[in-house]
Amino acid sequence: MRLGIIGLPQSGKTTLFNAVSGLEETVGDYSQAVHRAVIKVPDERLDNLAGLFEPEKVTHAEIEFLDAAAFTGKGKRAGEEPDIMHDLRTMDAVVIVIDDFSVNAKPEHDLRNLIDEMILADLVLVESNLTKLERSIKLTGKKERAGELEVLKKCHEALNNERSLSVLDLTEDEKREIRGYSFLTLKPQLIVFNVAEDKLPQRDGIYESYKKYCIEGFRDISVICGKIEMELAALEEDERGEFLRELNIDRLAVDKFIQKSYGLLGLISFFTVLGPECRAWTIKEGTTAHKAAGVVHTDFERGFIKAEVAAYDDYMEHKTVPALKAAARLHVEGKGYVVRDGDVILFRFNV
Ligand SMILES: Nc1nc2c(ncn2[C@@H]2O[C@H](COP(=O)(O)OP(=O)(O)OP(=O)(O)O)[C@@H](O)[C@H]2O)c(=O)[nH]1
Ligand SMILES: [Mg+2]
Repeated sequence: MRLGIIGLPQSGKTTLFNAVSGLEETVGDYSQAVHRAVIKVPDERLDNLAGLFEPEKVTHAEIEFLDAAAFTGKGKRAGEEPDIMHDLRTMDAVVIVIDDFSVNAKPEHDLRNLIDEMILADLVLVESNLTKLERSIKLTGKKERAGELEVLKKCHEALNNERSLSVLDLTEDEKREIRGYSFLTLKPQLIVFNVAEDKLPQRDGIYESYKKYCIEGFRDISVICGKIEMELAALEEDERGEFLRELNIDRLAVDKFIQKSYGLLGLISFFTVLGPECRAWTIKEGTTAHKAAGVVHTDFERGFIKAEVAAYDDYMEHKTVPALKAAARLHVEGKGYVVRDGDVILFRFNV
């Protein structure tokens, strides 16, 4: 999974990037430097399973973060897409960081501006392709791309009316027609309202006031104080625990925020615990045991016999395979079983 962090200059993008990555890139220097990092997805369940098995190795799922250059409303040249847009188009989702901490913060205004910029970038892309495509269909008489043209026209109308493509409710077929364009306003969005330290006690109320921006299945919001999270991320684990208690927070806000991105992208985790490694794997919701086996190893998919599955909670309660069996909590499933979030799976295969 790849997430692109975007925002206006000095909104706290690098601060948030440091908070999720534990890195210590310079903040506040107006450099608009671009950073990348692959981070381990925090997952208490994997840690607890590892506590049970004491494996040699614990492997978390991974997410790549891009700390992109700021949106400034200026392309390199008129009609030319800034590099940042190319980068962003390869991302699975965008994280929009909004300055809600500075004295003159205008969070809602800034959010509108950023969304408008993404709409504009998509509009430019549609316009430059619409005429080309029309001409090509006319010249060659080939009708294969007529479907694509229809969807592009629909997109053009929405974008021209300053609406994101996500509101179009495109069908899966329509989305397939335009997949190659990687439109920004079709990517799921996570909005981070970056609030000041002294606002943290009010964060639930602040969250409520921004909840109107949530769009089921497309956009979610988080209220985070990036600066504190960054400082906490730089601490050793036991020290961090102390501070969390002092600040009266149960978990890092960025951990919750990463979990949200999973939900938004329709992703779930399952675990394998056999042998020297406990490991978390990421799959799309609705994936079958057969396909999930292939994520672990192609041989598992090719030679799939069965999957022995127990839910995470049952594992934590019964702790061993014999105990799970005795309690009838270990299920033997076939290829068609739809994997659930938190399943602990042992694949039986034969190649
Ligand atoms: N008080 C407060 N200041 C913050 C917070 N987050 C960021 N800042 C400050 O805002 C300034 C900009 O932060 P950066 O993380 O560098 O912002 P940026 O969006 O990466 O900036 P550019 O890359 O230059 O566009 C720094 O001085 C940060 O210390 C926050 O939660 N609270
Ligand atoms: Mg920065």
